[in-house]
Amino acid sequence: MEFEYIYKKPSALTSKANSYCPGCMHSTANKLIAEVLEELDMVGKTIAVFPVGCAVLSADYFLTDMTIAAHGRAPSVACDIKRCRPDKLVFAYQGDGDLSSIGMCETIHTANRGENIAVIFINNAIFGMTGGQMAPTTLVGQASTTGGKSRNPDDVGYPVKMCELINQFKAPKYIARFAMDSVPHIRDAKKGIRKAFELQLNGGGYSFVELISNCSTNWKTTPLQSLEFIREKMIPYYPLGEFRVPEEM
Ligand SMILES: Cc1ncc(C[n+]2csc(CCOP(=O)(O)OP(=O)(O)O)c2C)c(N)n1
Repeated sequence: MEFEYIYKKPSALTSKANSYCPGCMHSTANKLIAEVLEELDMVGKTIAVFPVGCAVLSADYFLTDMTIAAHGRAPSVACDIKRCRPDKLVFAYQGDGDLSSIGMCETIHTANRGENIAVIFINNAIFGMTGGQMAPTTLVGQASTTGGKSRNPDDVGYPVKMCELINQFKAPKYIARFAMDSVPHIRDAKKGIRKAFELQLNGGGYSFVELISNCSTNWKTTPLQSLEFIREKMIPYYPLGEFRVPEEM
């Protein structure tokens, strides 16, 4: 009996079982990127840059060329690689602690220079790998191991909105925020990742794709509750949408 596959593992991924926590949407984000690479026939022509944080686990799952950058330095490493190898598709894949805390400087200067790379930003509003410390993106009212029961804005400021910040610069070409809480939103996210990669391949430009994600382990929720948290708490503060799109798209 012959079977026709209507769903299969993207060829950009290894066959290793992933070690993300149960319900973690990093795995889905990995899969979306892998699907787009396959669709664009770029699996063998891509260099990924992974930082520290749970994002680094991705290095075990992609079959692309890759390197791992020190905490926060992924965009700088990515633009060095892209300048040396302009023929390659280059993307950095970073968590919010990495991108908006220790790496804030690299993030905004890379964006301001309009480097020809794509940055995929997994915002789960917390330092995940190290055990749930407060990140620049942790919400007011959200518990963390370093912020106590609730982020106190009088003490540590309000959560930083990265798309809105990057949207202040002239050079970036594509800036968008999506959420990983539901099938329709995940489909939109894939379209955004594709636009970012296509932009780099056709004419070039800096793109920033934020994916609002979860961390049920450190949020101390079930995986399903974590998706509710995205819907009820994160999306109202971090509105979804495309902030900037090149005219030709
Ligand atoms: C210079 C440096 N400082 C701190 C650390 C410790 N560290 C490892 S992972 C991590 C948190 C990463 O959090 P985030 O970027 O939000 O990613 P997530 O794990 O939530 O996906 C930190 C602080 C490190 N490895 N290097």
